[in-house]
Amino acid sequence: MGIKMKKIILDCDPGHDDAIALLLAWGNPEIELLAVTTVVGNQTLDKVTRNALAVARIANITGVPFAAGCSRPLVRNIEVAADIHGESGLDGPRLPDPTLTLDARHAIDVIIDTVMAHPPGSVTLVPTGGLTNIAMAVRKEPRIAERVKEVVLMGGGYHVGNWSAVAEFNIKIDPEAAHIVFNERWPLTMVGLDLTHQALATPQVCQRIAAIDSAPATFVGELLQFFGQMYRQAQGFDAPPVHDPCAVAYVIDPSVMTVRKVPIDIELTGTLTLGMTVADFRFPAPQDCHTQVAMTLDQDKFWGLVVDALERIG
Ligand SMILES: [Ca+2]
Repeated sequence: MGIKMKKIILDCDPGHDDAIALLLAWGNPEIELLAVTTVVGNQTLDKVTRNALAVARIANITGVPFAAGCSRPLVRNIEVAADIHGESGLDGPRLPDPTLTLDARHAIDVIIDTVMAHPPGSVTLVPTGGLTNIAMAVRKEPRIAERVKEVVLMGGGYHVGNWSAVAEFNIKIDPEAAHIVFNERWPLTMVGLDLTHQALATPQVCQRIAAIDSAPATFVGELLQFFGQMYRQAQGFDAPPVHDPCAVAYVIDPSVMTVRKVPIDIELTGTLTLGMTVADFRFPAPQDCHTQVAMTLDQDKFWGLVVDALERIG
C-alpha cells in the first residue's frame, strides 16, 4: 500500500453502510485507520460491535484497535433501525465469528488516547453513527477539540430527514450529543442526507462490485441486496443510499463533493423538529464559521474509490 497520509478514527454503528465505510477506509491506500470505535445506533452496542469485528475478519483487518463505546444515548432512550438494518444490524450475509479481540479500553478513551498521542492537526474523526462517543470524549478531554484536524461526519441534512420529516437518524437518536459536537469549535463537515441520497447503489454499481469476485466484494454485494430490499420497503427508494462511505470518501479526496460553509445548530426542543440540523443559508457564512455542509456528489469518483478499495483488499 502507498504512503498513508490521512489518519482517521472511524466511530461507527455497523450497519450495512458503516461496514462499507470500514472497507473503504481499510482498502484505500491514503487512509491510515488508527482505531475503530462502536456506538449504539443501528442496533444495540453488543450487536454493532460484533458486526464491526465480523467485518474485520472478512477483510482481514489487523493492527487496528477496535473498542466498544456507549451503550445508550446521553439523555434519550435507545432507538434502533431494525427496519433498515434487520435484527442483527447487519442482516443479509452470513457473519463469521470474530477473531479479533476487542480493545479493553472504552471507546471514548481510545478516541482521546489516539488523538492525544498524535501530532496536533493530524487526526480526523469520522463518526458514522450517533454522536454519543464523540460528545463524551470531548467532554472528558476538552483538549481534543483543538487537537483533531477535523470532524467529518455522516448525519443530518439541510433539506430532508429520514427519522422524522426534518431529522436524520444519527442526529435524532442522540440530539444532545449532536448539539455538543456541532458546537465545539473544531472544523466540522456535515455529510448529510442531501449528499448521501446521491450515493445510490444502482444495479450498475452492484454489477461493478460483483465483478471483483472476492470474498469481501461478495459480502458487500449481499449487504447491498438486503439494504436495497429494506430501503424499497421502508422508504420507497429504487436503489439504496449508501450513506457512511461518503464521509470516508471526503477525507480521501475532498473533490468527491462540493461543500458550502454555513452555520449549523441542532434543534433540541421542537415538538416536530427534534434533532433537526438547522443550517442558516440566509447570509454569507461569517469568517469564524467552523461548519460546512456537503452538497453535490461526484458519483463516478465516489464509486471509483469504493471499487478500488475492494479490489485492493482482494
Ligand atoms: Ca452508521
